[in-house]
Parts: sequence; C-alpha cells; structure tokens
Amino acid sequence: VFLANLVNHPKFRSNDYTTRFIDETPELFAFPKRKDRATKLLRFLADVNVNGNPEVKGRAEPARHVDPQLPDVAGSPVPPGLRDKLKELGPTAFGQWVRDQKQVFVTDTTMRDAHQSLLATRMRTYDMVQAAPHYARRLPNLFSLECWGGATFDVAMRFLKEDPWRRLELLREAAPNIPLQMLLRASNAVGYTNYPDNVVQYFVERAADTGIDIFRVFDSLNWAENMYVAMDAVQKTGAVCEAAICYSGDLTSEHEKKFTLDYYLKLAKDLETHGAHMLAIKDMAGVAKPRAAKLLVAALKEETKLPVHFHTHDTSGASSASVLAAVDAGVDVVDAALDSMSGLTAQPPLGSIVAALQGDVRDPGLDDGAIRELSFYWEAVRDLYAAFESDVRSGASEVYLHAMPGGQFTNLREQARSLGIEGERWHEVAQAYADVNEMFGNIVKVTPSSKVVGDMALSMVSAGLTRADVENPKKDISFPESVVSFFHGDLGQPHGGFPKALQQKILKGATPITDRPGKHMAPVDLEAKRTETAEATGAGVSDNDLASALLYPKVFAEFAKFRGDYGDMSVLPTDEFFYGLPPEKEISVEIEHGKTLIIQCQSVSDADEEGLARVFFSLNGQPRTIKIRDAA
Ligand code: 3PY
Ligand code: ZN
Repeated sequence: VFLANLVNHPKFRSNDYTTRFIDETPELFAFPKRKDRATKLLRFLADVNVNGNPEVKGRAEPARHVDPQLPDVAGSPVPPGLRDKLKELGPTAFGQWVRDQKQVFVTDTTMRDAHQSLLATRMRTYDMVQAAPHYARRLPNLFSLECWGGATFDVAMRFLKEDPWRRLELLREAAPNIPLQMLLRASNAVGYTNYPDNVVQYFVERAADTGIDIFRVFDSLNWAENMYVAMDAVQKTGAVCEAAICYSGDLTSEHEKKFTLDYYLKLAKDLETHGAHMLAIKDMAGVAKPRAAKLLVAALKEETKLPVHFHTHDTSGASSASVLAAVDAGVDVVDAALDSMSGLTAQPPLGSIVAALQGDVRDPGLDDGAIRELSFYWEAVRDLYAAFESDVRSGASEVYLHAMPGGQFTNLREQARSLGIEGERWHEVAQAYADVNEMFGNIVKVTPSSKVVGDMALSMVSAGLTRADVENPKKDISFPESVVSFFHGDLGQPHGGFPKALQQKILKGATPITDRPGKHMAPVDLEAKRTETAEATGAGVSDNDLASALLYPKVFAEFAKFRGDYGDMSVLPTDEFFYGLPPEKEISVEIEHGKTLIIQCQSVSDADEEGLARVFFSLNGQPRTIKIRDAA
C-alpha cells in the first residue's frame, strides 16, 4: 500500500519531489481500509433492492427478465481479422488495401451509435463485453466495431456509473482481431464544447493507447481547420485517421446551392491533403437519398485516392436503399447495426444488407448464422432497456424537413416531453428546428451544433415565439447559452458565415471570434490538474482518469466517488443493475479473471425504527447482511 500511495501521489507523479518527500508526506502512510470489492457490490445491490435504481424510476419496465444468451466460444481460437491486417500494413497502406478489395466491408455500430440513437445511449459495458468474444470468433472479417466515443463517454459515467475507459480495455481484450472504432468530435473531443489543444491531444493519445484503432473525426460545422489538431494527434498515434464529411442538405435537388458536390469535394481534398487515411460520409440525420449517396461516393472515389466509408441513419426508413446505392457506386465500407438493434433512428439492419449482397461481386462475406445468433442476443439485451425506448414506431419522411441527427432525435423528443410538449405537438418542435436552421443560415447540424439548434427550437416552442419574433430587433429575447456561445464563434465558423443582424442581436455588442476557438485557449497544466483531481476525489488519478477529469471535471468527480463507494459496475449483469437481485436468484459475478462471486439474496427486512432495512445475502455460500437506509 505504501508503494501504491507513493507512485500515485500527485507530487511523485509530477516529479515534483525532493529527497525529503517521504519524511514530509505523512499521507503516504495513511493506508486505506483494504478495499473489499464484494462488500461494495453487495451494498449496491442491497440499495437497489431496497430503494430501486433512480435511473429507471418511473420508466417502463421490461416485459421479460431473461438472461441474454450466446453460445460459449471462449475456448475456441480467434481467427485473424482486419486488425491484424492493420498492424501488418500500418494505417496508410491499410487504407489502400481496403480500397483495392473487390468486396465491401461492414462496420457494426451496435455498441455505439445504435444504442445512442435507440436507447438514449444507455447500453452497459457488461452486455457489450459478453458479445465481444462472439464477434471475434464468428464475424472476424468485420471492418470494425464502432463501440466508443460520441455521447457514450459522458453517459457511461453520468448515468451508468461506469468507467468508459474500462469498457474500452475490456472490449480490446475480448476482440483482439477486429479494429475498434470511435467517434471523435474533433476539437470538441467527446464533449459539447471546444477544448484546449493539449487536452484534445492527450485524450487522443489515451484512447489510442487503451485500444482505439480507427478514429472517425468530424467537426460539427464541417470546418476543416477545426479538425486538424485532432487529425494530427490521431496520425501521431499510428491509428487510422478517418476524416468525416458531415452530409447536409440535398445533393439531388436543383435548389441546393450550399451543400453542393463541389463543397464536399473541396472539403474532402483538404482532409486528404491533411493526411487522412480514409474518408467517411457522415449522414448523421439519414437524409442522403440513394441518388445523393451514389453521386457523392462516385465523386469522392474519383477525386481522391482514399477509401470511403458510408454512415447513415434509418430515420426515413429508406436508408438501406442509400447503403446499397453507395455499394454500387464503389463505397469501401458501410455502417450497419445488428438486426435487432437496427432501423428507426439507428443504422439499417446489418443482416439484411449482407443478405442483399450475397452472391454480388461486392459480397462482404459475413456469416448469416452468426448474425442471427448475435441478433437474438441483442434482442434479449434490448428488452432489459425497455425504460429507455422511445415511442418512435415508424420511418418518416419528416426527417427531410427537420434533418435532426438520429442520435439527437429521441433525446430532443424526450426533452420536449419533459417541458410538456407532447404527442402531436412534437411536430411543432420539428418545424421549429427547421425554422431555426434557416434563421441561423442553414448550418451543418451534428453534435454540438445540433444541440444549439435544438435548444433554440425548444425555447421557441415553449415560449410561443416565431422566427419573426426572434429576428425582430426591437423584441427582447432571452437566448439559450449554447446559442450565444455559437454566435460568438466558440464552435467555429459555419460555411457561408453567420447571419449578421441576428448575430448582433444575440451578442449585444460583444465581438465574436472569427478564428479557431482553440487558439484562444491556454494549454492546461496536466499534472496540476491531476493533483487537483486527486485532492478533490481523495483517490489516485490514473492517466485515463485524468483524461475524464479534463473533459468532464464535475461528472468525473461524482463518478469517482460512486466508484469508491460501490466499485466497478461493469461486472454486474444489467437486469440486476437496474432492478436488483430478486430473492432466490443466484448470479455469478466475475470481479477479475478467475475470481468469481456467487451471490444470492435471501430476503429483505422492513426498515427498523432508525429507517434501516436489512438485506440478507449469501456470498459464496456464506451469509452476509447489509444494512441500507430505506429512503421511502
Ligand atoms: C455524436 O457526436 O455523438 C454523434 O452521434 C453525432 O452524430
Ligand atoms: Zn450516426
């Protein structure tokens, strides 16, 4: 313990110590009580049994509580996959190799975008890690597993009480042959605002070091200049830099004057010149119609030397047609979600895309039996997340009106509901979203610029304001903070600039910035931040913890406290995490390789006069009683 205290001490870590360090630092000898992981987990389970998990309180319950099952494949060998190819060739030659193949490759987005878009980003590490060995053995020729980044990073800590870095470590270990892919919001990292350059660089280093092979980098305004810091950082790590072009507007319309083919090609060439190994078309709202997908893919393949990866959402219900059109036009990789986690605001169904291409020259060669097994598994997993399902039941062409990203759609609908804007009134929000976009100059809408538009739309609908009201220089409006910051230039510069009159009204005389927001931010002293975080949380701060604290100081501090009290949640099955351990059910919890706890809950007493309930467990056959305050 002394050694651990020593090497974790902020002063020791920052090399800020002298030979008298040990004499002058009494806290090195403060040995914490031996941490007992089993007791921590029992305390958590006892609390859920007595008080429920606040994350699912008042929400829909699963119709069935079954344990998701997959055949046990752990003993069988892991065949080589594309990660081995990547290691053999390095990112540049790997990109070229991908481009040279006849077949099309497929990325599975289930563990990131699909649950972000269908289940409010709530999927837990436990469910992913159970599936990963199966992917490794049964679908080894997938292009990648998109499993990290975007909104999953903060949601893991904020709501699931788990460490996103631990998720990545575990997936890396469980699927060593398939590239792991993340979504990186360039200078916004996995947050909602620009960070100082050295924070972005540090985050990218940690992500690559912990297991990311492919970084999809995008800027929420498609502003290439704001992508270079992140792209350079990715290139430095040796990972694949997949630079994304966010698709907006309608390439097939003669009225499209802004987001034209020339616009996309210029952006693509800038990204190629800047060293991208691959390009992604990021159709975050799912508005790239089949003809647009075909035109854009063909042009990008013609005008650049890079492989192209197509990403879309099925909000319209017609996205499979766009994927197949992209394949016909020569796209190299497509995104899809495993069948039972596909469709609606998520990606189109992986199994159906694969089936449609069977026997085609571009057949991705994935095993349909393996796809079904995984789909049945995810179906059972999805049942456990009934609390987070939205009530979107069909594809709808309304997406071409509002163009909301799939990852935002259900979230915004939920936010509207919490403001009392429900049912039919949702369409007012959709219309307001479209109006705000026009009023803001027709911008690219993707996290975080989409949040700016969403915040404004909600504030207009709830205050009963029209576009004319907002634009009226004489009418005083209180603008959401995100809107003020956007017009100040804090997210960067939109293509075509800001509407000047509205900008003046919103900024009330303040001068906006017109260059890269990162230029205005001093580098963060990383080791000082580590010391500060260690002091605030009273615990050691690992390199990955530091990255979390740099992006989300408050969220991380709260998570660190929870972790200290209850331990690592990623080992607990989802049903028990949300709904507790029913009497007589036995679960086995592997807290580390080869160390398994067998837990059973015998009974729960009523609260005594001090308000404490007793939860009687059997832990590896031994009785254990945990006292928990009954909050009811
Ligand atoms: C994210 O940034 O989280 C997205 O999914 C954008 O599409
Ligand atoms: Zn997406």
